[in-house]
This record gives sequence, structure tokens and C-alpha cells, in this order.
Amino acid sequence: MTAAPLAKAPKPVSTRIDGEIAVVRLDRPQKRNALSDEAVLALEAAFRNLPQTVKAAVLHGAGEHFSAGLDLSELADAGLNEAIDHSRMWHRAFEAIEFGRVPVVSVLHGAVVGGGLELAAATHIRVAEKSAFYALPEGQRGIFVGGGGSVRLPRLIGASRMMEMMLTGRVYRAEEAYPLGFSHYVVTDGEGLAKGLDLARKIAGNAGRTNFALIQALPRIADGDRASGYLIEALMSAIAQDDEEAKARMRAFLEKRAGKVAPKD
Ligand code: 1HE
Repeated sequence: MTAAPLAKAPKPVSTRIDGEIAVVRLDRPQKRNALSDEAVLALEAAFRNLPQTVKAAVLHGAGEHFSAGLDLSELADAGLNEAIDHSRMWHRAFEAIEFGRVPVVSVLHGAVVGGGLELAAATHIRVAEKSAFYALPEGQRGIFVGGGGSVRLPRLIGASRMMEMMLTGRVYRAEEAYPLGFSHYVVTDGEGLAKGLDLARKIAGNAGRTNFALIQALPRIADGDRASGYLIEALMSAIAQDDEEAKARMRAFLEKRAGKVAPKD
């Protein structure tokens, strides 16, 4: 008797390449995009393996929520060593996003909670739809953040607010969270992906060395001491300026062929 072929498990993350933009989607809507080990590893692989032609990426979630965080069904009785390894695996994966080759815009909707918020914090720009809500239920689940949240979130929203969220289980809605630093934009429900793509296209149009300086040098300067910051800044600005691309862009402005800086709606 021949065995019936095993049904192929759906992939937890999918990547679509649209010209210079990669669109990476969390694809476990039936589990609210909970981050299983497989999903975290798939995210890492997606961002590490972007084709060289890609210059910016958008990260979003299928279904009604961006991500419900850690897949709690996998939180078995791991020993201390396994738990440390697990957290370090998340750190490695999210570093592949934050310190990867291209800037990443995340589009947030519905639940952006626990590890889902840690993931959003590893992206460079956050666009929230009005439906987005943020929480760190680790406090209520008897655990602690493990995906770099204690490193990244205090830089976005302050250690005090993160502590309050974890101590009390507070849930912030997109619009009240926006002025607190959770996202860079709030848009109407259903319009997040279009906004994310629009921003990613703008980012892809920047000079490559500027984007490199922004995602690799700026956060390190912000984390480090002033003297090292000034040195890295001087080196980075000289390297960026030395590129033909920068020279052409400056000439274009001086010859009145480039746009002026002006506020837009
Ligand atoms: C899950 C998960 C999950 C949903 N792990 N399976 N995260 C949390 O504590 C958040 C837990 N989830 C929720 O509060 C809610 O599910 C949501 C607000 C996100 C969505 O609610 P809803 O009504 O749309 O969906 P649901 O009915 O609660 O869930 C649908 C299914 O997804 C259901 O499974 P089913 O088999 O019964 O259909 C849920 O069990 C499943 N599901 N969320 C596993 N998180 C590196 S450390 C990071 C630490 C953390 O992230 S802790 C925070 C964990």
C-alpha cells in the first residue's frame, strides 16, 4: 500500500519581490501570526537572503493581526540552557532585520503584542493602521521579553513606559501610542501596506551609502560615547559624500533640477 502524500505545511513567512522592494509577510493568520521557532527562523532567512537588487523591504502580517508574539504552544518545559538559546536565536533573527542590508518598513495592524512588538521595534519605520494595539503580556504570562525588547523598546518609548506596560498589562491603541513613539505614522485601516510600499520606494531611491550610514552607523553612534560618535560620523559623512551618486545629487540641486524641501500633508 502506498502511503498518502503528507500535506505540505504552509510556510509561516512569505516573500514577494516587487522591483527594488521585498514584501515579507507573516503568514500564520490562523494562529494570529504567533512566532513559532520556524517562523522566527524563516524571518531570519528571508532578510538574510534578500536578492542584491532589493533596496528596501516592507514587513506585514496576513489576517486580522500583525503578530500575537511568541507561539505560547511551544513554550514547553525548556531548561535554562534551552531558554537562553531560544532568546539568543530571536536576537540573531531580529538583528538580521535591524542590521541587515536594507531598511525595513513594518505595517502594523490588530495585535502587535509581546514578541510581535519586539519584532516591530527591530524595523526602521513603523506604519500603524488605526486598528493596531500594543501590549507586552509577558508580565501577565509570568515571563519576560526575550526578543531584544528590553534593548530596543526603551529607546523607542522609554524604560518607564515599558515597565508600566509589563507591570500592569496596559494595552495602547494606535492613535494614543503614536505621539508616544510607537509608530511614525497612523493611517486608516486597510491603507497601511500602500503607505508602507510608498515609503519603501522613497527609501529605495536614496543613495545606497546614505541608507547604509543610517541603518548601520546611526544606531551605533546613538548607543555609544560622543567621541566615538563624532569620529564615526566624520568618516561616514566623508564616505557618503565621496560617492559619485552624492556629487550628482548635489549638482542637480545647484542646477535647479532637484526638488526643494517643503512640508507635505
Ligand atoms: C496563539 C497565540 C500565541 C493566538 N501563541 N497560539 N502573546 C500573547 O500573550 C497574546 C495571546 N493572544 C491573544 O491575546 C489573542 O489571540 C489575540 C488578541 C492576539 C487575537 O485574538 P483573536 O480573538 O483574534 O484570536 P484567538 O481566538 O485568541 O486565537 C486564534 C488562534 O490563534 C487560537 O488557536 P486555535 O487553535 O484555538 O484556533 C489561539 O490559541 C492561537 N493563538 N495567539 C500560540 N501567542 C521572545 S519572548 C516573547 C514573549 C511573548 O511574546 S509573550 C506574549 C505572547
